[in-house]
Amino acid sequence: MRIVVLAGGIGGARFLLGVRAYAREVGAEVTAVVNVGDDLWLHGLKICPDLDSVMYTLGGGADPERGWGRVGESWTVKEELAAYGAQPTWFGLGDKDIATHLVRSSMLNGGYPLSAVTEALSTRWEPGVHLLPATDDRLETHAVVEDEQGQRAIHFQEWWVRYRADIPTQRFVFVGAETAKPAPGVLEAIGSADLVLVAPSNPVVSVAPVLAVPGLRAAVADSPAPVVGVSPIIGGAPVRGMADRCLAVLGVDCSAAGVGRLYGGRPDGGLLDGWLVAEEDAGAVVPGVTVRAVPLRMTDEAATAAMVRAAVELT
Ligand code: GDP
Ligand code: FO1
Ligand code: CA
Repeated sequence: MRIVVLAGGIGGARFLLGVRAYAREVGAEVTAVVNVGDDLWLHGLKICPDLDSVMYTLGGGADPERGWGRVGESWTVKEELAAYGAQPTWFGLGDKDIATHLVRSSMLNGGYPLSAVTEALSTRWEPGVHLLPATDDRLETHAVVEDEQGQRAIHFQEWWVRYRADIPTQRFVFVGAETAKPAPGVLEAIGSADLVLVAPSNPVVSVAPVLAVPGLRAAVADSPAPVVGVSPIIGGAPVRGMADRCLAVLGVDCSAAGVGRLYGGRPDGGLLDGWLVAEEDAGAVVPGVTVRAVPLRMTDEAATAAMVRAAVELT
């Protein structure tokens, strides 16, 4: 059995822990297609927050409380950069994390594509799933915002980390998406999958930028495999993060049904055959989609593997 998972950062990473546990039980192979829209160059370093969240989480090196970066982190370089007045000061890189960015940036500057770099970094972390960036090309999520400085587009990290999403926002743009190509292996993995899962990741700034890579949405929509999504919204609120504010920008109801309808049912040209919602959201209706209510809190690997089993059973 081959399983493909569309994933963002922490929600995607925790879900993949359960997918990997399920896959080990049944002898399945897992490919994660991960968002790169959060990525940025800073201080000469390429940072890939979602790929790193997945890699560190599956490799046992993630900080569980912070939800990003390395456990047991120190911040000497950050303090030294601040002493130089190096900008931006609102985005902090940990010392251990910087080693990842140094290796990645050297390889990228040496001409290796991000997919090859991710494979190289994964030899250390042994995530147990094939980690693929959605694209090797530049694709950055920007927010179009308006305040006293006027209307402008800012990088997703500035929108989230600097402004904490607390700034009037018109829309999100995936800069570079039009000319991006799926990374090697992405279309092949989707085309040969027995099951495609949409992780309970942020639909607006994690899953949408993955689907914005030309050919990727069509590959999922046309896949012979069933496509099952998992709601990141439980009882009308995200479990953590900024999905409520992102959905508001799109004018989409912050609910399990709202996100399910945003993805849409395959009979109506959307993505989903099945949609898992939390027990609190039983009764949610998504036209053209089989909806099932199960426990959706990823408290541990076993609970998350049970979610994956429910997704398989839905198909
Ligand atoms: P990010 O890139 O680090 O923001 O992470 P993702 O986009 O992959 O995931 C963020 C989403 O994960 C948020 O919208 C959360 O609501 C969702 N999430 C986090 N923990 C859980 C959980 O235990 N269950 C469910 N269903 N969703 C969760
Ligand atoms: N989030 C913060 O709130 N503040 C930070 O200084 C910060 C630094 C950072 C460095 C590397 C990395 O991989 C992630 C980092 N994050 C930080 C998390 C990141 O902004 C977002 O949570 C994700 O991009 C959302 O997917
Ligand atoms: Ca993300």
